[in-house]
Amino acid sequence: MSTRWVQRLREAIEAAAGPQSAADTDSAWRQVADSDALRVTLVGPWSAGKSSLIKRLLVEDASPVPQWLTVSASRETYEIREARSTGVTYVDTPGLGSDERRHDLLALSSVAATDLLVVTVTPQLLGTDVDRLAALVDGTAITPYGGGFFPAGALVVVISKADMAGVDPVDDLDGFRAMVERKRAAVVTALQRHVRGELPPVIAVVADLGGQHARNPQPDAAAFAEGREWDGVAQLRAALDAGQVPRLRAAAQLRHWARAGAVALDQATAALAQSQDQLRRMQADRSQVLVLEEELAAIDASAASRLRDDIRDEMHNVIMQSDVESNEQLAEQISERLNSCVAVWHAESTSKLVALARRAQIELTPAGAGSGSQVVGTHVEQFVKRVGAPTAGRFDAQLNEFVAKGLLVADKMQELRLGIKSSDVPHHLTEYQSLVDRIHPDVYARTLSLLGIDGVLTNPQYAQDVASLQKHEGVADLISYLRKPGGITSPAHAEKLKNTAHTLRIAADVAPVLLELLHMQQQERASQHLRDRRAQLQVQADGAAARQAEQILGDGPQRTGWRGQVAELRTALRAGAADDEALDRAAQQISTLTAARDSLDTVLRELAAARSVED
Ligand SMILES: Nc1nc2c(ncn2[C@@H]2O[C@H](COP(=O)(O)OP(=O)(O)OP(=O)(O)O)[C@@H](O)[C@H]2O)c(=O)[nH]1
Ligand SMILES: [Mg+2]
Repeated sequence: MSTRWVQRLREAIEAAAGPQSAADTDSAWRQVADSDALRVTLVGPWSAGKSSLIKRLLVEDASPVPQWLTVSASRETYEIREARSTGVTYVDTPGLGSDERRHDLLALSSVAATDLLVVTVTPQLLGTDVDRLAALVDGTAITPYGGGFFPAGALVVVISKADMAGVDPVDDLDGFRAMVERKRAAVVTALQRHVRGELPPVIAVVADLGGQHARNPQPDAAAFAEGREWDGVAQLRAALDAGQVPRLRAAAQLRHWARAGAVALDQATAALAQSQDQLRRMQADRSQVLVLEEELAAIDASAASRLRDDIRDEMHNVIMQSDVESNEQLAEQISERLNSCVAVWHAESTSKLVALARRAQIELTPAGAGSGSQVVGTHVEQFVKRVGAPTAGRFDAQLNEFVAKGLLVADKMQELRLGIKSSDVPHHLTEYQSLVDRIHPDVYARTLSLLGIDGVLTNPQYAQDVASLQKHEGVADLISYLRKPGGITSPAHAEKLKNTAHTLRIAADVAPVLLELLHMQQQERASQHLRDRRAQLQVQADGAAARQAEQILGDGPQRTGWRGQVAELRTALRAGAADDEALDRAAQQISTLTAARDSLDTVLRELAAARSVED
């Protein structure tokens, strides 16, 4: 039965604390198991008389007392030492309850791998003594869940230095016995309060009455003859002799492995907590990196679009404000404005990158903004070259020329139609009208009808009629006027001129307005041309701006460009945190460790619940 438990414990320890832990437990056990002698270990508070008791037992066994086994009123034993006797190995341990916890642990480590444990308590029966004793009896000193690790005969309680309990056995033996009995009963009662079931034997012992042989390294057995009747040593001797080594050894082996199991459980629990802590840190780091990566992507995207917008806006501004007919001026102004706008963009965007890097505790060396000629790159240069030669001036000149020619032609046409320069018409009409006014109205009607005949003044057929009319006043003057070249030639001609003069008067009034309109139209056409050209330039600028922004954002020869820096920072961010695979691995390790820890825990719990652990 106990071998099966040992096997389960070994496997559980191996899984939870590693094969080395199981191997160490095994080899520690071998050292105990190799000896056939009954291993008797004494534990108890310091100066309880443990060493004195071993010394007494050795003397009783007629075995030599080893040199190291010394006794003193102050703290004396600091390490675990073995003293061999016939068929028995006594194990002395440092006193418990010392200031040095290391000594306590050392002493307790020896309680597991022993066939028989003698626990000494002082006659004062201190609370800590009882607690420690109870923990050994119920097994909670071995594992957190306890268990019956000390079968009958494996544990003996000794009330040491019983002669110090209050009654001197030499003076009052009965009183001493009664006192000892009360002490024993008190121990039993105290233990019963803590543990159920069978209790270990409680023996009151006086190993060295009054400590008189403390300084004698090798006392004679006869020296203790006086107290043999009542000093409890024979009783203790009998309790030790009752133990059968194989049975006690099997229990010791199980106790040893159970104790190792408890230590491994503590280690696994601590390791698990540490791993979980580490995983939490890894996850926190990881999510922090994800957040920073997202921020980086946002900074990158907004920097890129801002650069494109800034370049485009600057180009648009220059196109709207400068003389777009001069390529040199356009190029110069665009280059100047872009240099400063890209420099501002670079400084602001880079400072965001640096701030992000600082938050991630990454050292980022920001790249320089580059010189002006580098900033305004090939795309803007190409844009300026492509916008071509100006055309508006030529167009305006052509239009002016056309208008001037048109006006001249119109004037000539008028002259041809009327036979008189339009500017002379009013003068001729005035002259004609004054001649007509001098003719008598009766004569005028006949004169008008005669003069209305086509070619009347030159045709000899009408010479008579003309001569007779010329007798009347004013008619001869009118006829001689009509015969003069370059003037009005007939009443019909005069009538026509009158109509024309009316039109000309209107034209004279309207002309300035028309000219103004013409001028305005001319200007409108020119500014329309400018608008068209600017609009066309802006469309071209949009493409150039986008390409230019791309060029500036691009990696550059040493990955020093914006994109290079972003990539460098992203790599550094990722390098600082575990990736998904590492997180999975860590989580997997935790679940394996949890399973191992839990199954070790289960073995220890089942061990505590088992009715019997003996074969
Ligand atoms: N009166 C009396 N004194 C004893 C008895 N046994 C031991 N002493 C004295 O008690 C003191 C402590 O004895 P040790 O044997 O050194 O005690 P210990 O438990 O080994 O002490 P540490 O090794 O320091 O833990 C010494 O002065 C002993 O002489 C006893 O039976 N009766
Ligand atoms: Mg000692």
